[in-house]
Amino acid sequence: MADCLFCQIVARRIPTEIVAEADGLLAFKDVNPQAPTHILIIPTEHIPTLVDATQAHTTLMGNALHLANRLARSYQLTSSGFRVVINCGPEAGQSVWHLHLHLLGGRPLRWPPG
Ligand code: DGP
Repeated sequence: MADCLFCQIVARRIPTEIVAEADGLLAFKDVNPQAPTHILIIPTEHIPTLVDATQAHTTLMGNALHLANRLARSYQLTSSGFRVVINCGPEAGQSVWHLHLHLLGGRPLRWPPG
C-alpha cells in the first residue's frame, strides 16, 4: 500500500533500525520508544488491524508471537518480564493502520494501561 507508513518501511523507503526479518514478518525499533526496549513486529503483508486478520493468518500470527519470544530472549527481558501489545482501533490508540505488535520491556510496566 503506497500510502501506508509501515509498507514504506517494509519496502525500505523509510530508514528504520531493523532488528529481525523472518517468516513474512519485520521487526524494528519504535521511533518513539515507551520503554528501554520497544520493538514493533509487523507482517510484511498489509493487514490494517487485528480485526482484518483471518484464519488464513493463523500461522503468521503465531510466528509473530514466536518472534516476540525470540526477541525478548535476545534482549534479555525474560527474567524481568516484558509485554506484547496490539492496539486495535481508535479507542485503543492505534495510530498506524498496519497491524503491529509492540514488544516492551526494560522497566516496570503498570497495569491497567491508561
Ligand atoms: P500504535 O499507536 O499502536 O498504532 O503504534 C504505532 C507506533 O509506530 C508508535 O509507537 C510509533 C511508531 N512509529 C510511527 N511512525 C514510525 C516510523 O516512521 N518509524 C518507526 N520506527 N516507528 C514509527
